[in-house]
Amino acid sequence: MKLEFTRPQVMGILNVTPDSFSDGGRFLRRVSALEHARRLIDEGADILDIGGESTRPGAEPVPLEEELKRTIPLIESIRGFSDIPISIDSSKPEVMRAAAEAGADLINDVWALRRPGALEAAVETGLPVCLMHMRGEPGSMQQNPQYDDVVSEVRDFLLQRAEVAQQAGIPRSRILLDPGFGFGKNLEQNLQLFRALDRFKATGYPLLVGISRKSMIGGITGRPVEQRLAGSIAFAVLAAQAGSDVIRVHDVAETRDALAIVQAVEDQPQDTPS
Ligand code: 8Y4
Repeated sequence: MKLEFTRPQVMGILNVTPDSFSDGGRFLRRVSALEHARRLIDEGADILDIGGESTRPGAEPVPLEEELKRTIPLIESIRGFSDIPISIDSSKPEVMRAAAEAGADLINDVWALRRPGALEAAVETGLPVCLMHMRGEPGSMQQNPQYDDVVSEVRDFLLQRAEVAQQAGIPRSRILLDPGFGFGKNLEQNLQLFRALDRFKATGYPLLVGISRKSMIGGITGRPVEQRLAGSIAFAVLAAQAGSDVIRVHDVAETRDALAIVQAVEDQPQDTPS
């Protein structure tokens, strides 16, 4: 996929829930994930982000075989009825390769290709990559994160990873950057990063932003995760106004409407030069 966007793209988050005793096992999970995919597409998603491993603090690591079973058949199924761009949310080289083979269009790696073999695998696929900043690892990253200057540190990290990716053979035109909201940052640090989105824009790389339903919204509104739609929309609007290129969200229809308003206000007709 080309990464030159004229308006912010809505990336819909596709949940692939783990098997459990109560959900009827793999078949029902496959059906519900496919229904969810259809719904996100109907609602106007520009990209689907498919991940088989939870990155929430305290979540159990998912073995490779399980992550493959959760994601690859789903990508193949979606490819059977839609050519919507698909992003694979994974840090594992084997999953990146299999997803690319199955028709994925983008690698979304919260580890920014730092896991063993990931850089090489990403290069081999020829796909664009989103490089995200994370301090620490998912299990412990929220335990009192400290920075001298969170904006400079996150920005320097991302520029360094982008250099490493290019040295390895990923063209500059296939790299997106993401400050990684909530990944090893407290509320004040997340807000400092958000206020500095223009500095990330100024790197020249396309910018991906993911805040939907995250705890930074809870930290401001006091709302639990199922009541964070309004907060998520407010952040999506502000992210669009700050020039974000891809906005990763759960609530695609509502976000599309909000961004259509932003677009209409920004579409001031220009004077024709005389
Ligand atoms: C409620 C719902 C509470 C979701 C927390 C969460 C990002 C990402 C995630 C992101 C990119 C999440 C995979 C965390 N966040 N990828 N992935 N950027 N590129 N938590 O911000 O959604 S998962």
